[in-house]
Order: sequence, then C-alpha cells, then structure tokens
Amino acid sequence: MSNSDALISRLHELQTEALDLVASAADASALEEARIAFLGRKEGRISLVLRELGRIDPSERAAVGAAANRVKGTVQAAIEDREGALAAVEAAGGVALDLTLPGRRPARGGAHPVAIVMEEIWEIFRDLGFTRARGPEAETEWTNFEALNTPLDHPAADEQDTLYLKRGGLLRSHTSPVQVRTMQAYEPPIRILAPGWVYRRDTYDPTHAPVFLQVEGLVVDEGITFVDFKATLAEFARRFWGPGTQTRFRPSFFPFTEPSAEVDVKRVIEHADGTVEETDWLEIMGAGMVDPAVLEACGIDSERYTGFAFGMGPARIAMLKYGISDLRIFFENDLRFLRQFGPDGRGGTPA
Ligand code: 2U9
Repeated sequence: MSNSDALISRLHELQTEALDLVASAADASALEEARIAFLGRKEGRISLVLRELGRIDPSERAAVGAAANRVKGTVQAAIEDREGALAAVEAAGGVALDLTLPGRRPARGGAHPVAIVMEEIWEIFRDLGFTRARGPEAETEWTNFEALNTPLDHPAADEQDTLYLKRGGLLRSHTSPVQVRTMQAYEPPIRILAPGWVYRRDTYDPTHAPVFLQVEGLVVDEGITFVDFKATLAEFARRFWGPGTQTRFRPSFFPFTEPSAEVDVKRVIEHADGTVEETDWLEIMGAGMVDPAVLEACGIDSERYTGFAFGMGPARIAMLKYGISDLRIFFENDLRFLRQFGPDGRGGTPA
C-alpha cells in the first residue's frame, strides 16, 4: 500500500469512529468534545493525520487532501445534524424524537350536529324543487314586522323581545324578511328555503338562546292550496324522520299566515328485535297559508297568487333527533360532544 493509500484509509477509519461518537453524544457538551477530538485544529485526530502529508510524494498529496476535506465535511455535517436533533429533544421537554413511531393523525374537523340537521333539511327541500335564499341579518322594522302583518305595537316588536340597532334598525328576529325581499324582487312561482341566524332578546336557558339558526320556507304560485301545504310538509316529515312518520296539523296563530298551524310528528321506530315503538306527538314547526295582506305588502297580487310558509329551528329538531335536553351544549364546542357526530358520524363537514 502506498503512503497516500494508507493515509486515506486511516482517514476513513477516523470518519467511522467520529460518526459513532457524534451519534452517541448525549448532550451539547459531549458533542463539542467529539468535535474537538476529531476536527480540532491543533490536536484533532483528522488534523494530525494531515500533518503527515509532508511525508508523502507531492504528486499524491492532492488526492489525500481531497479525501481529508470530504471526511471533515461529512463529520461536520453529522455534528450539525446531531445538534439539531438534541435541540429538538430539549424543545420537546427532554423526550427523544423516535422517528420509527407512526405519524400523528392530523386533526379533522367534523360537522356540528345543528349543521348536519340544517343540511339534511335543505337536501330534502332541494329535492322537492326549492332553491336557497338569503338576506341581511341587520334589518328594518318594515321587512321584519310591518310587511309581515305585524304592527309595531305587537308584543313581538317590543324592545323586550327584539334587539334594536341605532336609527330604527334591528337584528332580524326570524328569517322571514328574506321571503319579503324575495317576493319584492321576483315574480312567482317562488319556492325558496331561507336558512340563517336570527336574534331575540331571550334569556340563555335549556330551550332558548339569544342567537340561533332558523330555517323558513315559502311557496307562492297560482293555485297553491291547503292540500299542497299539508302534502309538502308531510312529505318532508317522512323523508326526514322515516316513511312511517305521521303528521298532525294543530290550529294555531301567526300574524303572517291564515290559517296557521303547528305541525307535529309521531315517529315510528323499528327496533333491531322487530318490536315497533311509536313516539308521542313532537312539535317540529309552525306554518300556514300566507296571509293575503302579506302578499300585497310585498307587491304580489293576492287575487291571482296564493302560497304557504313554514318555519323551524334546526337546533330543536337536532334535540329531538339526538335526544338532547339542553340546547346550550350546541354552543359549548366541547369536542367530546362534537366528535360523536362527525367526521366518523357522517363523513365530515357538509360541502
Ligand atoms: C312570509 C310569510 C310567512 C313563516 C312561518 C312560522 C310559522 C313559525 C317558528 C318556528 C320555530 C320560528 O324558529 S322558531 O321559533 N316559525 O312558527 N314561521 S309560519 O311564515 C312566513 C314567513 C314569511 C313572507
């Protein structure tokens, strides 16, 4: 073996030794010791080898010098890598990073139970030919009350119930102003669903929140009758709660509909053992034939057109559907509650 070959192989042995020492350095000071032992300018073992360069043939010095530089570079890079790894361990509170562990599953959001119900309601009415409409949350007294046959001295318009803004504005107390604006802007036939946030001056308790989601619907066309009204809402109930669902229309009163009704459902639940359970009657929405005065206020000829409307609270529907007795849990964003619904419940956030 020539002198230069012997030096190059000595350098490679030193590299192997240095890399072992660097890899096992447990802290920054052990790493610094390893650096000085191998790369130290005076006493470093690689530097000492290079001092022997003078003893070899000048024509072979370049090859040894190049090998020495490669070895130094490799050892220096290993030291820097190890420095980074030690710093990461320290940052992680002293827990070593185990690169062989499987990666952490990235957090995936899921749909909120009220959003799931809202989406299911929308999909049913979409299949029945409805489109979606929306409008502002800050409204006027006229669109929120007067156009809806509700005089401003009606209790609903009272400051005790409605959140008023400056200069006569208010936060809409139902999504009905969306239907008012739609009728002003479009000729019948109208078939819309209006989902959105509404505001009321209510005390936060198990069945009330000062801000909540509502979904209302409106159909206006020539020849719309009470039969269309009942059949559409009964069909909705069957699609939402299951084919055996019965519907009951109880007479009621709203200023904007005449006649008005509260709609109840009786669910038929088939258990795995074959037994069938009928629930009590559950109230799911308010509804009625649109009062002709409302059509006229919105610029629609009530001699030619008739219509029906309905309104429901998806949080109430979600409470009935999932057996929840206090709606405040919908606002808490407790992940232990929310994880029960999605993404494993339904496959993630609805599009
Ligand atoms: C226009 C004409 C008629 C919408 C209607 C109800 C009955 C109703 C409540 C259900 C639970 C509100 O969220 S809730 O508190 N809604 O009972 N809503 S009829 O009637 C309209 C709307 C707009 C132009």
